[in-house]
Amino acid sequence: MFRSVMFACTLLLSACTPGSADDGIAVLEPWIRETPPGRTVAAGYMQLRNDGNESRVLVGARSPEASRMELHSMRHEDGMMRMRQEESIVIKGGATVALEPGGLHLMLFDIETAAAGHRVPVVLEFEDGWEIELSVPVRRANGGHQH
Ligand SMILES: [Cu+2]
Repeated sequence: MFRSVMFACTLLLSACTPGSADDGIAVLEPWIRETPPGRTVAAGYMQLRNDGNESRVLVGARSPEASRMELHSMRHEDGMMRMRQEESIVIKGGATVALEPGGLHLMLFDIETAAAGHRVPVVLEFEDGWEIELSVPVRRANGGHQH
């Protein structure tokens, strides 16, 4: 009895997760916050869903339309929100990490155009030279102006 139940579960698992050892990262709802005229620094957000079993580590990003990009986080310090640069962002197997206003985000410096409707080409750089190419839409934020 026990054995046949185990067998059924194994079949179900393998049917539901083909090639699950290395399915990589799904990027959900990427967007870049529209910047006011004259401002050349923009923040980018998205959700990174790890469909594999192994941790993936985001170590950087780049865009042909920005001089450089950094990984940032926000935290409360002495009643103020402060931004700091992060070396990397770890996405554990099966986990989703949200880059969102008030939290983790991508920072784009000297961005050429961050007007709503424009799409910015972005490459996410992961450990071991693994990369994801994106075309990230610029959107107007729903109120607020923090990163
Ligand atoms: Cu920032």
